[in-house]
Amino acid sequence: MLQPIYDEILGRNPGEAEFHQATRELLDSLGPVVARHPEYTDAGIIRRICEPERQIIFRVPWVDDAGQVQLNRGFRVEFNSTLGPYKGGLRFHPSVYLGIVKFLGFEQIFKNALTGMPIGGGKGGSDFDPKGRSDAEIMRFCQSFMTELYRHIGEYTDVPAGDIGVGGREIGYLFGQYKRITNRYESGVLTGKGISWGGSLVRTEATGYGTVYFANEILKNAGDSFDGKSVVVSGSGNVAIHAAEKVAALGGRVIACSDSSGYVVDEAGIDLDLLKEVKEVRRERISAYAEARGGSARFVTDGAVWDVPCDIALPCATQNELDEKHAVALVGNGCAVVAEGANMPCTPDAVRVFADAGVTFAPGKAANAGGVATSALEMQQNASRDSWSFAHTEERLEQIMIGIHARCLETADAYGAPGNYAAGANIGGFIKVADAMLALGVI
Ligand code: NDP
Ligand code: 2IT
Repeated sequence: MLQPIYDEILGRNPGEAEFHQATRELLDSLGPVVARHPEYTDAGIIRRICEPERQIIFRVPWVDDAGQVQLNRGFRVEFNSTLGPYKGGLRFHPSVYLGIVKFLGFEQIFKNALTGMPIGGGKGGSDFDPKGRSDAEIMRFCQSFMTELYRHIGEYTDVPAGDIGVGGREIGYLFGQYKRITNRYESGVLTGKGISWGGSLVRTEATGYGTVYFANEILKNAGDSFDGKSVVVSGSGNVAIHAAEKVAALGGRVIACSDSSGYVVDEAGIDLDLLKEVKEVRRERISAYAEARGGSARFVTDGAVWDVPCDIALPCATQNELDEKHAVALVGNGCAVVAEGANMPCTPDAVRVFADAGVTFAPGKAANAGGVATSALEMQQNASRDSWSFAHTEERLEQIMIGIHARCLETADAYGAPGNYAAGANIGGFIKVADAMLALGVI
């Protein structure tokens, strides 16, 4: 019954493979929902939810340190504002094109709904490659990007944040330029800000911590814990580093992590201070970690980080980084839980391998929702001109993740898919948005 809707998506959005993948993955869960709720079909909810409310594409010219004019393309897809202002990150990576931004914006709708916070879904970014660029070049790029983007965003309209290639440094330059152009100190227009200029404690850590809180709920549900577990994390950016930090705090041992150049295995457990120094301060490749660590660590370029035997896998790098053969390797090595810190890192074939093998799989739209949820807490603090303690904010984050976990399980149960977190997340997020769309009429 949903095939005609998927065919329509393929026809309307040619060449956008990641967007097709994300919509298909949602539609695959919605069969029991449309059977029980004909009113959604009558109101065209699914067709409307798959069509962005607005898509903005713009030119981003800037001058590099050698005085050469460089040209990039900027995007902001304002996907769905039913529950609140569009909310979602900005990604700066050479692979960015409309199909990636649309897949991310689409995921964001349902993820944001699951948090229970009043935020709609959106995403943006650019094909700009920050690697090897000086601070001055990053600043000029961010200023040019915001010189166009500013007219589309606002604390009640659209609130960007970070994603791959966009962290505290970039949010600073973006906020500075927004403030300058608008002559307004509108803190709530961006999240992920520095603590002294409107940011929230815990936002930096929130996505990684939240993913581990979610995985911890899965383990608790099975009468288990992180204590003594070996864990493999992919990536070594914001999400990966903070996921590793929380795993260690809960008694687990992170034995491998990666970047796009390869991976490191460190059986003694990744030294997080050293990893942060290498990746966040020196901005070097992951091999520099193994060189500095010596003895227990080795840098590997063959195969994938998923070849390292582990109890729990946390993919925290990028979309489609864990495919069928990686899933088979993980299953063969006894991995029991996979929780996605990244957005859509597991391919549909990999997810099927996990399901067949009885591996518990937590999809990104549930497991990595702690980042955007804490962004919503940052918006709350900005709106009330307040700032909360680390402990209070982290407690809110943990409760939100526990709540999302429970909602996934309850919804999966209610729709005949007990224990299926992907079905629970898709259906739970969808129904929340669909009911509100019904109330708001055909818009
Ligand atoms: P960062 O830029 O901080 O780190 C990204 C990491 O992933 C780096 O180690 C990077 O390696 C690796 N990576 C990126 N692209 C590729 C690629 N094509 N192949 C192999 N490795 C790659 O980003 P984040 O940690 O913020 O984001 C990671 C994931 O988490 C993304 O999927 C993002 O959408 C998702 N996410 C992020 C949230 C946040 O709050 N930041 C919230 C929710 C989800 P290299 O440096 O070599 O490129
Ligand atoms: O994918 C994501 O949820 C993010 N990159 C965070 C979005 C946000 O607005 O904090």
